[in-house]
Amino acid sequence: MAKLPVDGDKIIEQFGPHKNYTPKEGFKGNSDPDKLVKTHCCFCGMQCGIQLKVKDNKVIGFEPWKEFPFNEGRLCPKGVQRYLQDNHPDRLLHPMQRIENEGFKPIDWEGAFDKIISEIHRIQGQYGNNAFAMLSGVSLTNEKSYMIGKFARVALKTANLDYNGRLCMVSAGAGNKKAFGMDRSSNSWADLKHAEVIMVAGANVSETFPTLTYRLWEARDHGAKLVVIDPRVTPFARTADLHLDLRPGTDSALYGAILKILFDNDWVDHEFIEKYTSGIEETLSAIQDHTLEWAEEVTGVSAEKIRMAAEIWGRAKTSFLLHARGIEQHSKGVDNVVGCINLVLATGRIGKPYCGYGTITGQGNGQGGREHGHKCDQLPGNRDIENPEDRKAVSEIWGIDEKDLPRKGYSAWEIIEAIHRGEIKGLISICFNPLVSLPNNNYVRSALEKLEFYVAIDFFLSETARYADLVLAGSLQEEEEGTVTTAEGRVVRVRQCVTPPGNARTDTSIILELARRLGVESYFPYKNSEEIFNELRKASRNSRADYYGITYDRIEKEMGVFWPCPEIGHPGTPRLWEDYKFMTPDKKAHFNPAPYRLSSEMTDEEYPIILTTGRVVSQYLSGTQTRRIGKLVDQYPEPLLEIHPKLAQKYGIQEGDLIRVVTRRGEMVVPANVVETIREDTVFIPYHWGGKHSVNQLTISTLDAVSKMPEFKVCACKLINTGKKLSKEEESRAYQSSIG
Ligand SMILES: Nc1nc2c(c(=O)[nH]1)N[C@H]1C(S)=C(S)[C@@H](COP(=O)(O)OP(=O)(O)OC[C@H]3O[C@@H](n4cnc5c(=O)[nH]c(N)nc54)[C@H](O)[C@@H]3O)O[C@H]1N2
Ligand SMILES: Nc1nc2c(c(=O)[nH]1)N[C@H]1C(S)=C(S)[C@@H](COP(=O)(O)OP(=O)(O)OC[C@H]3O[C@@H](n4cnc5c(=O)[nH]c(N)nc54)[C@H](O)[C@@H]3O)O[C@H]1N2
Ligand code: SF4
Ligand SMILES: [Mo]
Repeated sequence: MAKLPVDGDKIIEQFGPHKNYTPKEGFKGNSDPDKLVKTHCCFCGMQCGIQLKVKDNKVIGFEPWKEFPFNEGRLCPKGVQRYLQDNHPDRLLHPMQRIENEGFKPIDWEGAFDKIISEIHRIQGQYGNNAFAMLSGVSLTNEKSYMIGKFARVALKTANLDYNGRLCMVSAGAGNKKAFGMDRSSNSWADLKHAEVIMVAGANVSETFPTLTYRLWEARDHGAKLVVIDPRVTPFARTADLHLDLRPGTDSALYGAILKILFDNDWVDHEFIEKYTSGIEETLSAIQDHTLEWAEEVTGVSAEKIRMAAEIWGRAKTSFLLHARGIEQHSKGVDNVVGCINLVLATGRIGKPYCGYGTITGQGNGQGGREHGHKCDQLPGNRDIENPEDRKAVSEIWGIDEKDLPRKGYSAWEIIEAIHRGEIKGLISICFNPLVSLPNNNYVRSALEKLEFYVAIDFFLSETARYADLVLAGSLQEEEEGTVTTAEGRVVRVRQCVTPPGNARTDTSIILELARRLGVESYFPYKNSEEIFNELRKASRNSRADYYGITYDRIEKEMGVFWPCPEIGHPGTPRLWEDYKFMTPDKKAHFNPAPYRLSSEMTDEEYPIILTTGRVVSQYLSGTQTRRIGKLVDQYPEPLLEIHPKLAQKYGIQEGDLIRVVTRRGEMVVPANVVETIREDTVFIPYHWGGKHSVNQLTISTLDAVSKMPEFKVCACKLINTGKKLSKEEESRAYQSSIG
């Protein structure tokens, strides 16, 4: 029988109305704190340093942490509000059990653990070990990521573990590995300062990595030229020297054409290519037809602008290329990434001061979390779960027989498909809200309804958790010790400032207790996070992500250490590849052919407009955290449809009109925001909301064949003007429902 979600009204009855929380007097963060704790923001991959103010075991405010080298005290709108989660009235204070047709009721931990263990045994006994899957997330620390990887393989004994970075970092990771054999941005941000050119592709930096914008503008103040590649005139693009407003899904055509121009004009470093790279011939022959005129036609960017971009890039002596999800979340995301890297390699501008390349890591621990083994195909130290040597090395550390180590399992989207097929019957999720964040979420919803047993670990009741049988009250970042790795590759310490409120528990203690009850306690003997980290160090030794020389002490003293750091005495590696010895088998950097291919769904007569999706500055990911904070909600309470005035005129659309946006997967009604900062053939909707406000009702689930990342950035839609506007009452309801 299909399981129904616990609906918002039932939750409100039981726990009182949700609040878009704005603290009242007495809680303004200006009372005398008991202590100030130096830690990091829980949100994006910048991992800005922050000091949290603590009084009576509560986080009551924050102060800048001036000395932390990357952000030097600067914070963005989310960073200055994040402390409000700790005492939020919506915090889960007990484990919750679903009572069908009634809603969630608190249950004691003993009862919750008993139920989980008996369901794991029942499902695995009946259908096999792989019928119980796990989904994890990279807002979690390195220690938790590592421990969850081990928990799934050693305690649950399942192959089917994957993580939310599958939606975020995997295309970049796969591209980096193909080109360099290692997956890390090449330099610390300090090297941006004197780069002559910085090219930023598919990254809305001023909204998504606001504190990095300062670093980019600092470079501009030193004379750097900024080139931005984005279908929208983002706030950052407005300050660029050149903006290429390409049609979504056409990046590889652009990079191919630029590469060709670089060679045609001899703006390349022959010596570097000859000595330190391979694959240039195949790469060039794959793009022989990528002429300027052809690229203008495909990308919609004028030939003149493409030539200018090539010339600015080609003639510079130092340069940086940065990209984010705008080029990665495509069925050809890996091609786009290697297409960018080809431009860097052609000019040999890597491994030198002020020369570098990087993917801008998204989630808080998007870097460390993609290295330490909670991906379906990976073991700690970015090792390959199908590689015999990697399997042996990790089995030895874990004290298990290599034969008992599961093999490669399903990726996040494939897990949803396997639930539909009836192959996976049970699920445990931590730090992931797939009902909002996966594409085509009507399909995801029907998968959740099919699960025989589902347990979610979260500190708020997310949209997905409403489909759970049990919800375990877990911990916020500031409730446990640990480390995270920033977008630069710098391993830093996050600190426990307070203990979890009420009856909530730390994520680590929940996983360890489950391991104990599954009879594998001896494999999980950790007394604290540092012991987990020390095991991670060993498991990563001599790997593609070597943390062996990094200790808690060193991180503290040195304000973070850059991996690779193979020995205790090693200084860490802020700038990679200075010796031009890459991590590939032939030690060379690899050019990879990346000719243009069509996106999986192109526009046609019925669906004539391109839909692309992404973020706004005040909301974070699936919104579970930021849709509960009053000031952030005020800034952007509900999704809007960004549409160009010319396209709007074609449909008679005016600002605020309610537009029905329809794709082959679903539809939603969303108010129009008529702006000149977007292409005329494209509309944009941010994705931070659930239910009828979720743009992932519309998106397509085609995956990149290599990375298994979904194509969030392009699909085809049509627009229907309903001719209505939101009434005042509806506007206020929309605002209320932003958290419901
Ligand atoms: N405020 C805020 N900040 C965040 C987050 C958040 O949710 N909110 N999330 C964090 C995380 S996990 C991530 S992954 C990052 C994401 O950071 P970004 O990648 O910067 O964010 P997005 O909005 O997803 O997409 C970036 C840009 O890609 C453009 N784009 C769309 N299609 C294409 C295309 O085909 N080609 C090119 N070149 N560009 C295209 C969009 O117009 C958009 O401006 O942000 C991190 N920071
Ligand atoms: N259409 C569209 N969809 C997208 C994207 C897009 O650009 N467009 N971007 C994709 C990207 S890049 C990403 S990263 C994903 C993100 O997608 P998700 O990972 O699903 O988003 P989050 O909001 O981070 O969900 C994490 C959940 O974990 C909880 N949580 C956070 N920290 C912790 C913790 O420390 N412990 C525990 N126990 N729980 C925690 C939060 O409360 C939240 O409910 O979305 C993807 N979806
Ligand atoms: S830029 Fe990222 S890490 Fe820094 S304060 Fe903002 S959300 Fe937090
Ligand atoms: Mo992300």
